[in-house]
Amino acid sequence: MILTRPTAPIADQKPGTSGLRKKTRVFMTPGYLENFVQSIWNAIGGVAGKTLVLGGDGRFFNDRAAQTILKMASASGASRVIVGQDALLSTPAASHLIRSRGADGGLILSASHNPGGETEDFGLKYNAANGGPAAESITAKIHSESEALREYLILDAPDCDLAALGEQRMGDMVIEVVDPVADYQALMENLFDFNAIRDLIAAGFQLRFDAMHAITGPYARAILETTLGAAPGSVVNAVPLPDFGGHHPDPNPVWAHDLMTAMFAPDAPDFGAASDGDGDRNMIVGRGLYVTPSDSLAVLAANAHLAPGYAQGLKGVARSMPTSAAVDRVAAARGLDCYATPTGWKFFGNLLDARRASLCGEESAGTGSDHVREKDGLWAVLLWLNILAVRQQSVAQIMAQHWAEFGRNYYSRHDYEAIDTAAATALMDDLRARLPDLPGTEVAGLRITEAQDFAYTDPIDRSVTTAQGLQITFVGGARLVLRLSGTGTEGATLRVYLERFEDAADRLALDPQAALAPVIAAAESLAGIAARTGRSKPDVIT
Ligand code: G16
Repeated sequence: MILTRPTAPIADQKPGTSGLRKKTRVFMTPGYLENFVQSIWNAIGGVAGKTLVLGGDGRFFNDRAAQTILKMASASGASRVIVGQDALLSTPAASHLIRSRGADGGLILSASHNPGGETEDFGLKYNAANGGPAAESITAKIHSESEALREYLILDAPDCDLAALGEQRMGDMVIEVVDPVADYQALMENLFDFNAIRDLIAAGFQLRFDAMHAITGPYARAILETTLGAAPGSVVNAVPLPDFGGHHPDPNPVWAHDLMTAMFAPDAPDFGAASDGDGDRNMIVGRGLYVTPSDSLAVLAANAHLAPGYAQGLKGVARSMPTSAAVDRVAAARGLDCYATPTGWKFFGNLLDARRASLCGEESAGTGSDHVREKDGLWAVLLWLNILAVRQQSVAQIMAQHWAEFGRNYYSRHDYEAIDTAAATALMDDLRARLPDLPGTEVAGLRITEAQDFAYTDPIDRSVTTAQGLQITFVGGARLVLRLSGTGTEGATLRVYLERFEDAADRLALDPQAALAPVIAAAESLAGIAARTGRSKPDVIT
């Protein structure tokens, strides 16, 4: 029986950088999830007769939320929902399923790299028929629908069995439960030379993949161990847990410190990698060498043609604005178009669909290509392995050659987490107001060339997105960006992005924090971070 339940708008159901993220207990409040899901249905013109994909990263409440969404999809007339077994799907696997099955869209249950558990974070995002995160116009519509909501529809029915593969019915709707790994693995086998990677591993190459007790465990075990022959146990923390073992499933040197320790030990494996809660982020580590996401993007751009799926060359590259200009240097040398977009994978969608770019990346540990419409953690790992197998060099050798050829963009991000929202907003507002006066002035010994509040006009649909971060550039190619995170759930997080270019042959192997010291000093001097946030140092340095 279909129930029509009266409801009232719930404040602040505004999707952020990537869907709606809130404390799990907020999402568990009766009616909260239901209101948001009904707002999605209303914003996309309903789901009657449509096919949807559904899955999530397995965090606490994933299973309950999936049952509610299925009952709401059935009540509103959806014809089919394709669900990953046990309601599990990595974000890139969900994107692939939407595309390969011709679905009308999909819902992904995840707060990505944010911690999980009853007292931590939960999230939900809607992806469109191209497999990518909903565009700003749709997320804005979802928000406005949520502000006017009066009722939602839900089927009064027992839960369905999401452990059983195959088809079942819920009301008139078909629920098709699929293996979450199979289709994704087939796609990877199409893109990469699995035989070359298998040979590399058989010849003694050792790897360690840290799944951080999140969604990529089953994917990495199937692909890296079972198919490519990595030794059993090469994938660590492989069992997804509702609270990710109590850790942040965020692949960076701080939260993946066990991997860093292993990779800097005397008996380190040749290659280390990690992925995040929902499998779209990646971290790459060589023996004794951490590769920044910005550098990784540049190396992948320079070498992608070594993998069969990219042998024809790239159509263009794109990076988020705060990402370093390392990839720009590769693009310039190879004659590729290069785009700088606002933070958030959704901004790459139009460029990928229009074939203007086929490789994209972000400083926030995301890299991907036109094979799906999301960033893809395991894909990046496999592309690196394919490149290593062809070049027969270590990660350190590849990086050294890359910097010798293109120069090095020293890069770091300093995060001040869960700071007072009013203080963070005031810091940004005050600096924004001073931007017009900054060019030509000198700060901490660096002369400012440009200062702007980044705005973006999408080259395909001409939509304009403003206020995407304060960008200050200095003579010689150094740069400072300040931006407030759009994915946090507690207070505000200030991100300070620091960059400096170096091409002197004897200055390519400096400590990044030392190389960036003048830019760090300029940030403090311009924004007064310590005084305004009350923090003497960043919480996280990546
Ligand atoms: C999400 C988006 C990314 C974006 C990141 C930035 O990542 O999907 O495209 O770069 O947020 O986060 P913030 O606004 O906190 O800087 P994820 O992996 O959390 O989905």
